[in-house]
Amino acid sequence: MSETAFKRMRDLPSTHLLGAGTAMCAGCGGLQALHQIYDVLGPKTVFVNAAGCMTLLSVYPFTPFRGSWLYTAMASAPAGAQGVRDALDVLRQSGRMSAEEDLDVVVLTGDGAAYGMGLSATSGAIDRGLDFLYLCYDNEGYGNTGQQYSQATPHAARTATSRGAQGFPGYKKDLFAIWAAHRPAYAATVIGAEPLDLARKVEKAMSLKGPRLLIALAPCPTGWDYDPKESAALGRLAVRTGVWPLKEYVDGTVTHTKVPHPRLPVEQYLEPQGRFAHLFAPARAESLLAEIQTRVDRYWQDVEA
Ligand SMILES: Cc1ncc(C[n+]2csc(CCOP(=O)(O)OP(=O)(O)O)c2C)c(N)n1
Ligand code: SF4
Ligand SMILES: [Mg+2]
Repeated sequence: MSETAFKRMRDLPSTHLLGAGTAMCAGCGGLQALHQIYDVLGPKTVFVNAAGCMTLLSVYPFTPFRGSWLYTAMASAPAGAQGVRDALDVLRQSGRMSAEEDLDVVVLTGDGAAYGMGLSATSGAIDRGLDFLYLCYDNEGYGNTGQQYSQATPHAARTATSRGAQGFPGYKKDLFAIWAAHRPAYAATVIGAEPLDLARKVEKAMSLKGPRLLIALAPCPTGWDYDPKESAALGRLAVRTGVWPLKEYVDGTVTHTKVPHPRLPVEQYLEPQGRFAHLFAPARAESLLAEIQTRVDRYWQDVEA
């Protein structure tokens, strides 16, 4: 991008991401959620990014954001966020930065870092009461390196490292519950396909201080193997089948912000995705399908009990 083009884009009045997506896959659900979140967050943000797909948004020295961007190793984004927050606090306390000029520190990370490699650094940052927003776009695998399994991969999904007849043998870790156990200022699940629910939660998170989590399920046409134009529809199905519960944690209480009623069969969410094709052909994997449905049913029975 030329300097002139960059200056023209920088001076646009909207907070919308600038030309983002050129290096990303069509239909990227993570990018959809990030667009919406950034529209609410606005430009007074510093992004601290753990290595992953979103790292491709930044082509040094440019990013599509109006605020700043710091790149870190996969496990280190919360430590980077601590350094940035501390630096901003020093500027504030020494009178070199006014309250109006202060910035929100936002970790931007994939699930591989959030559920796995970066969890220890995250736990420490929450314990220290770090004032930051932690945004995880969860595409349920290591997307940037070819969709190897992560600790967010759902049971039975095929990944680059889970190629057997039954797919991934493990179960998705509950990152929301892990955060809630730390008693943060705020934690919520969101999805780009439910933009009003998402926008309300970003506003809520911005109104609070301390560690705040947003996990966005990120439909990923490349890693999940479906037609990119179906991303929003698939996101809505994740919510309507009960596979992705929309909820928030505030003051020790978890509230579901959208209870799907009636709940659609999980098959409607699984079948359009190539990563679950082995559950439907050459023969239906009845016991695996029943197990997945039963787990979802149990979750909602506990919610409704
Ligand atoms: C310590 C370390 N191991 C491996 C890598 C290589 N690597 C870069 S991105 C990535 C995948 C990250 O997965 P996730 O956090 O889910 O983000 P996504 O790629 O799905 O956006 C990996 C393994 C790395 N950068 N650092
Ligand atoms: S691999 Fe998935 S998460 Fe990564 S850019 Fe492509 S669609 Fe988005
Ligand atoms: Mg990922």
